[in-house]
Order: sequence, then C-alpha cells, then structure tokens
Amino acid sequence: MVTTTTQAQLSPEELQRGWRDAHVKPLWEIPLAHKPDGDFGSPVLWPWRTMEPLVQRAIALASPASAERRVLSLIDPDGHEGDFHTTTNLNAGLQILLPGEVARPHRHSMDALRFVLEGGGAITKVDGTLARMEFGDLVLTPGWCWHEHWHEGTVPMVWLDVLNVHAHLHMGTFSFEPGPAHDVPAAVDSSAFSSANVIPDLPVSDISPVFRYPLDEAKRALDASAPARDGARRVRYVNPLTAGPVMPLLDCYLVRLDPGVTTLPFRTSAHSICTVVEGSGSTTAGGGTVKWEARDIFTLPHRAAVTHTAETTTYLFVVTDREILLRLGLLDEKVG
Ligand code: GTQ
Ligand code: FE2
Repeated sequence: MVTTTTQAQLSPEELQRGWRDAHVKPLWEIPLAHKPDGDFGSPVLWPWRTMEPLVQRAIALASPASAERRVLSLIDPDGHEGDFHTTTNLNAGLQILLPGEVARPHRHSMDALRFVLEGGGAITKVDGTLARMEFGDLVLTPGWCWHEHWHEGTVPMVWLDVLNVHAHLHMGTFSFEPGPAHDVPAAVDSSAFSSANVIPDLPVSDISPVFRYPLDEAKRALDASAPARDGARRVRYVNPLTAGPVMPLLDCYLVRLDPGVTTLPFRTSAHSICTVVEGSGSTTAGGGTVKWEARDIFTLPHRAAVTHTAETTTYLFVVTDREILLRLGLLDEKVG
C-alpha cells in the first residue's frame, strides 16, 4: 500500500539522490515530456569550401591503416553530447582514400552507401563482388556484407558515406565485425544486367550493377522524366531485383531543379541529406535558408515546408530514411 507521508524534512538534494539511487526520474523534470511541438529545425549546410581544407588536414593526420576508415563525420549541431549523427536515423561523412591505399574489410549491421564527389579509380569489394567508383557513382554496401575499398587511380578520392547507424542505435541492432572476411556468400548473379559497370580485365561475373549506379544513367532517366507537382524532377534509385529502394532502410533519389524555378513547399516526416552534384542555388525551410554550390552537403529539417530555388541547372543526390517511416506507417508527406 502506498501511504502519503510528509516530505518536508527532505532537502532537494536528498530527493534527487533518492530518485537517482533508485534509477528513477520524475517525468515532470524531463524537458521533452508533454511539451507542444517547438519550432522546426533549419537546414544545416556543410560547404565544400569549408570541408576541402579539413580533408587536406585529415590526410596528414590519419590513414586507413591507422583509423580503419579516414572519415570526417558530419555532425548535427542540434544533437546531444556524444551523438554523431547527421540527421535523425542517418550518419554521413566524407571518406578520403589516396592512390594505393587500402581500407581493410569489415562488416556491420548498418547499411552503407557511397556517392563519389572527387576523383575516381577506387574499387569497393562487397562480399565477393567488385564495384568501381567513379565521379557521381552510387555504390552500395548493404548491412552485414563484407566490404573493403582500395584505390587503383592516380588522384585522391573523396566520397560521401551515408549509413543508418543512428537508426540501428535506436533499435539496439548496432553490430560490427572486423575482418579478415570469412563465410563470404557466393557472388550475386549479374548476368541479367547491363554491362555498363564492367571493369576491363576483371571477369564480368564479379561485377554487379546491383551495387553500383552510375551518374550518367540516373541523369538520363531524370532528364527524360516530367517535373512533379512541386516543380522538381525526381528519379528514385531502385534495386533492379526488387524494384524497391536500393537497400531495405536507405532510399535514394536524384533530383533536378531548373534555373529560376522555386519549388512548391514540400513537407515530409522523413529525414534527408542532400548533396549538390552540379549546380547552385538555395533551400529555405523552417525559417532558415542555405545557399549551396557543387559538392556542398545539407540536411532538410523534417516536417518543415522546404522550397528549393536553383540559380543554374542543379542535380541533387538525396538520401532519406523514408523507407523506415513508410514501413512503420509514420510517413507523412504533403506538397503545397
Ligand atoms: O567505408 O566501411 O563513413 O564502416 C563509416 C563506417 C564508412 C566504410 C563510414 C564505415 C565506413
Ligand atoms: Fe564499413
């Protein structure tokens, strides 16, 4: 039976200690609880102009041999101490690989993708399958596949990595295993696909477009598509085996914005990371505006009305957690 006793004799410190010792927190002291929605966030921009010198410094400080991966993670400034996500559910970073370097094999529960921003000539091995990496290529390393990268080209490479680390942390499914690789599954059969991704001198059966989506193919599909109601053209990268998203929990788009057009406001409960492949312009959302140019990366605040205005013909590579929300019945989107 719970009895009411007078607490007058306990100091605030004693009250706090009593709660802490019992692993209890009063809900009324938790800042999030029972508060109406605050303001939407604003877009956050990582300009290439700022990142480039940091990339140079990272080259001097770290190597794949010393650091597993030479990556500068893009950190949401609204996150909490110790967080390292870019936006809810998604972690992005810039990975740097020099000619001749090797980033050794490992695997993790997180799905990952790469989008090449600078240089070319690297190879990513996904289980037994090789994918080349050239400018604008989207290369996939689905969760729990062994993957390693090596660089056969002549100039330093920088690519965008996006992983759903933050989603796996929420779900308690974060898992990592260092190499060397073992129990590697047999290579996927790529015979049904185009030969556009074949690396000369490597056997065709080792190459799979399931793991590599070249920019020119995506652009061709995009340029042939009609603008959507908001004024932007969009194509979705789909897995040719399933016609679904490229990976179960990462969903990618290429968006074309034409100069002088401001898109209609678009709201979504999904979270997005945008990379400027070509072009320049600005994005307004949640009371903030960012001006962007080629190779800049920015996030969109979810649920806020987002509008884009291109100054020159623009191609944006957009990674979202849309599929997670869709599967949970939590996707809520509106144009206009
Ligand atoms: O290339 O395997 O940005 O494991 C973060 C974790 C890249 C990778 C990242 C990774 C990788
Ligand atoms: Fe990895």
